[in-house]
Amino acid sequence: MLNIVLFGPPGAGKGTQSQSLIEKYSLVHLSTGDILRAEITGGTELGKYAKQIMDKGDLVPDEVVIQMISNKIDANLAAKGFIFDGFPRTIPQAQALDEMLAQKGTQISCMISLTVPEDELVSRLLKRGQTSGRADDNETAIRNRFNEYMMKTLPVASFYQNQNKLYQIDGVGSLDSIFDRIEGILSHFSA
Ligand code: B4P
Repeated sequence: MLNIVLFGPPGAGKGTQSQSLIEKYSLVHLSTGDILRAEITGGTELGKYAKQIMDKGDLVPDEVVIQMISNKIDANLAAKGFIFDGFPRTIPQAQALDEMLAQKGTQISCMISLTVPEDELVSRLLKRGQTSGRADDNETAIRNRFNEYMMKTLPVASFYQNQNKLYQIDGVGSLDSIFDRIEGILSHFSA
């Protein structure tokens, strides 16, 4: 199986590059942000609970997102592999993911981390906020999302570096040029 973690700060291009990866590699795309937003749109109890957390730019509790991902992995047992987009975002999430995959006899192949300067990230997210309707694409929430990223999420890169699975790429440039960089890394892995 080819199991990729797409990593980076808010606005780095994880969701954007995932779309190209799905088309080319036929992997199952698991975005915790998308799953949570679908719960909000559906008006579920989970969605109502998650919305108040997400709107502020805080992270949703580990046990909630871990259970969500576990359900999705179980529902896709025949998959050639997974693109994990926005997950794991904390060390406990990373540990839980390793355990879940080990139980299925597989593991993370690589983490691809998109590096983008903060001023570029802010400008991308504010621009998206003009049309996305996302309550977390405003300056106060964006600042909080960066704080959460620095405190809780960045250590996840070291977690995978310790397993020799971390690949960093420049996340600035055209969508195609960034995709080429990702493909350069994935050419060393097979599904
Ligand atoms: P996510 O949905 O994961 O949101 P994100 O980190 O902001 O990434 P996003 O997908 O939006 O950005 P992208 O880079 O694609 O999370 C939202 C919230 O959900 C979190 O704050 C948290 O509350 C909760 N959550 C999600 N997962 C969680 C977890 N595991 N644990 C706990 N809580 C969790 O795109 C950004 C913009 O940049 C787009 O407009 C795009 O068009 C543009 N862009 C992309 N690439 C570009 C490029 N090369 N050049 C110019 N613009 C580009």
